[in-house]
Amino acid sequence: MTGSNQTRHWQALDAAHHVHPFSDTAALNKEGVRVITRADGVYLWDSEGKKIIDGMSGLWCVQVGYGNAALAEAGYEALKTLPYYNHFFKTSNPWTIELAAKLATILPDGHERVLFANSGSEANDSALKLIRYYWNLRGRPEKKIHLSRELGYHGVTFAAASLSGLTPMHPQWDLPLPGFEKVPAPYWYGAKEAGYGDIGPEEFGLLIARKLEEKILELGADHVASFSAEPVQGAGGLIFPPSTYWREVQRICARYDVLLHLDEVITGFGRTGEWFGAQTWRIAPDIMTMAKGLSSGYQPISAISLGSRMAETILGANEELVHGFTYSGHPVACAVALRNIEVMETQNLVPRVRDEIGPYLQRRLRETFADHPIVGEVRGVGLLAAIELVRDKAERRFFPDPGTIGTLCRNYCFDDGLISRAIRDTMVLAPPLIVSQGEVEEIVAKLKSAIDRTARDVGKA
Ligand code: PXG
Repeated sequence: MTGSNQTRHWQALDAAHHVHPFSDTAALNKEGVRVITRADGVYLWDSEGKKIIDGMSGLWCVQVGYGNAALAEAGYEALKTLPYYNHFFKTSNPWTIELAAKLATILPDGHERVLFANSGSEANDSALKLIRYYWNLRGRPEKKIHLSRELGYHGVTFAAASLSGLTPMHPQWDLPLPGFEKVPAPYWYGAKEAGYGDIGPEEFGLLIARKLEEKILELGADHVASFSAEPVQGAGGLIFPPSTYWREVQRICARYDVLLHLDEVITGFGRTGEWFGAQTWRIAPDIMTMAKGLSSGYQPISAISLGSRMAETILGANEELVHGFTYSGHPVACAVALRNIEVMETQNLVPRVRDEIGPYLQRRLRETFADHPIVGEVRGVGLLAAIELVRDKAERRFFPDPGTIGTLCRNYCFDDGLISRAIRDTMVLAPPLIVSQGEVEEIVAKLKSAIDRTARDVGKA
């Protein structure tokens, strides 16, 4: 079959048999899917031979880039040696043990114990169960409500979707479940449009943190189990909290004895220039969840780490922990994750993001877009960046019908061979941590061309 015939064949089979996540599959089938056939470094190729630079590391996860032979070999070795065994029957395996021990060396202080799962959603679901268990063990069974934020994204299982604050995720499934409550996001750029007036970021950070306090008082601290949050809100639009926010949130959680659950699924593994966002923003969580960059997405694996307070109570319970998956700590996934962390260490990827390539990307984006007629703000840390497209820069006013302009721009990026993600009208970048300066230049040039075309379409070029 020639390239185009092969593509049409795969498109037809996909249309006939495959239901896509977060997609209108019927509409997609009319259009035909793009079939990605291989990848190397920061590039993807589709079945038509088109080369695409991946500004998003897949779904924010391919830290070491595509085609890393060391990870492939680690997986192959484990597959040949022990393709599967579990941890239920008083057993363990070398890869799971070594990975758990390795994680303890890079996790925030006090996080010495981990449980494994297979996705970010499972990790968050597990974290909520462990939080409930903790309060039950402490003789506080009435502490049951899980707080989280508007625009937060924590996954799709019943509990993780209930925890998520992106409201379109709820109606199809009659969610959220009872016992999940939301507080506002520290989204300073949108504060004016949301009616907070001309407030500065630091003051806004405190004000939003105190909405958490108000919510706890409204519900009664005796009923609140936990507050779950991403250090930086990812899928909700790359929302970086003002510098005052995290310290105040921690003060509030400590004061009302509310467990702090940090969702590091996007921010973990070097993305912000430290191993974890907890280190970048000086946050001391009681429990943390991670996935994605843990294996650079090469294998499905996630982890939940327990801070000392939760670890002591849960491990001191002297009873069976009635939880675990068939594939918890899968040897192949652990082997790949372990090698992934080793590769990140030998290539110095985390300091590179903090000191070199992160600042380089941030500087180039600001130089390129600061004066652009439809760019309201460039924000970011490390290799996480957002470019907010707006109607009125001075007044921080968004375009009507949020998402329309972003989608237009995203499609222009795609046409030009760049994957960026539009969240409402915010263009997002999260390239692999191995991205070179030359590749950053290519990403910035393609994004500039797409944003210029978008500006022309809205008569603002
Ligand atoms: N927490 C966070 C912070 C995430 O970003 C999850 C949990 C859930 O992980 P799993 O492995 O169950 O998908 C995520 C996932 C997007 C996008 O388009 C983001 C995610 C997943 C899919 C799409 O930005 N993040």
